[in-house]
Amino acid sequence: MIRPTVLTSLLALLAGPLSAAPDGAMIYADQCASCHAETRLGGTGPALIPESLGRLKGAALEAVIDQGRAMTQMPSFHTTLSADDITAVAAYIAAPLATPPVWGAADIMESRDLASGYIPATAPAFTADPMNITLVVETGDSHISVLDGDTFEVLDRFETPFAVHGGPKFSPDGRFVFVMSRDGWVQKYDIWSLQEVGRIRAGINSRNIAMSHDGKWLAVASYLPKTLTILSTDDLSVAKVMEVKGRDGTPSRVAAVYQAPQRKSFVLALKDVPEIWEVTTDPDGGPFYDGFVHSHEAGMTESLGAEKGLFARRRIDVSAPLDDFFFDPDYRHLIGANRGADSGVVVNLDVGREVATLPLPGMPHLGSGITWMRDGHRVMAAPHLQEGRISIIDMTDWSLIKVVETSGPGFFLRSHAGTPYIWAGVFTGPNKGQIHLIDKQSLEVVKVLTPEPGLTVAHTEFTKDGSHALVSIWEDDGAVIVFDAATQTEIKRLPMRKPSGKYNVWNKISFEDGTSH
Ligand code: DHE
Repeated sequence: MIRPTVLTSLLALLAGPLSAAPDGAMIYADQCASCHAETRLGGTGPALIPESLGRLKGAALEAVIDQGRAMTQMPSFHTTLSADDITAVAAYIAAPLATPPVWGAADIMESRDLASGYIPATAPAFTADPMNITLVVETGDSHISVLDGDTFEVLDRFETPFAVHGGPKFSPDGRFVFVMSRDGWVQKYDIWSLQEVGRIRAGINSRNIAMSHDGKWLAVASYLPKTLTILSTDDLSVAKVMEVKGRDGTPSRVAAVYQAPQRKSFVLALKDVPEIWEVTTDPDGGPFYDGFVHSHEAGMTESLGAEKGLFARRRIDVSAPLDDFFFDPDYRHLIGANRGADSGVVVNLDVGREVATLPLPGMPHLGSGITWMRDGHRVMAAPHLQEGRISIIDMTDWSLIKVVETSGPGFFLRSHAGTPYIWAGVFTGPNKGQIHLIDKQSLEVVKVLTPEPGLTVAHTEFTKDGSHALVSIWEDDGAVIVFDAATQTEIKRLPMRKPSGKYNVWNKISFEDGTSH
């Protein structure tokens, strides 16, 4: 007779392998690695690491694996994997990498892919006004539509890397545009030729890009690795990879980088360290010193770490790390905020220190700020990501002059010298389909538009002369609606796949007041 304990052990032994929890790493290697790479850093498919997944977590992540993604190469694993397998592989993907990935200059250069069929045109390949071209980023199926800003005809529709984020950056003459994806890919496109020039992976997980004042350099701000990479805009080659570390050596992600044209520099904020950096794009820039020490022996003060010339770096200390920031039009002041705090700061970039604080509760989105003249004063407006309000600040004395209440939190604001209104979309909540038109002088909401009740309105952009406003309906089966800006009547509706940002060449290269950076 077999004793119960032996029987139990025998049964457990037999049942063991059958009831073992699925191994997420093994499932990943079998099913996912061929597209997303064994390293999880992306291949033909995007990177699958927490930094890239962002808010795609838990059940939502499992749903993508189970059902696939429409209009992309991502298939459904519904019949291949069990529910437990999907949970296991989703957990594996959501876990941080065991060791931070290395992505240096050689890796970046290795990823460069210049389009073999690219032939630069000698003149625009279209009759439309090259200055009134508007790009529409369609995140639904990773494309950009190139619109004639007068007729709203689509001149070209080209494929982008997955998950383009932030504003594409134009060369100062408006001919070329550079697009960045959250996976760090930078794509160069020739608007005259309507052709891609090439692409390169400058980071593993990136935030945004900035064009230098002279159009020669493109800075790429990354979270992973913690770098600022500077590319040559000419051939996308790596000019410099700057490791981003605070004075005390603490590595930091870069919150964002912008060009400061009058200063001939890039300005970036460090997300994990209370420092702003200014990196000169002037070959005669600097010298910048990292600090000073007093030498008792020599009886004199010596400067530390002098940097001079192209890409020399200057550090500016701030009281807390900045997540989000904005500038006045002459780039003397940076207005920044830490999203966890209730206030913002104003930093005078000439003297390199904070000069004012601003009351900004409710997660201001300063990156979407715009400015204009009111009663002889320059004012700025910024939406809040967590509250239905828009803060209006007088930039002469940094006072909060008004909080405009809206029907829900918004992401984006846009205006134009040719229109008396700010167009402010509500992005989340029950009123996510509404756009508030705010009079730039009275600061009153004068009209609320609901172009498609129940559907999300994402972002507005104006034509070169401000006569038309283009509004994104941010849905997979979405649209760009063209409004007459004066009468707010619908002129045209262009079907688009989850259109997000739109960018008019002239508004961007002329730094039109109503446009964010
Ligand atoms: Fe953005 C611009 C940061 C989430 C769409 N967003 C920017 C910029 C920054 C930023 C710093 C300015 C960069 C530039 O143009 O050079 N965005 C952040 C965040 O921190 C946040 C809240 C969280 C995150 O996931 O990073 C965030 N952003 C989103 C979205 O969820 C949006 C709506 C959809 C998406 O594509 O991910 C989104 N962000 C945009 C767009 C712009 C942008 C369309 C450009 C606006 C413009 O008019 O220039």
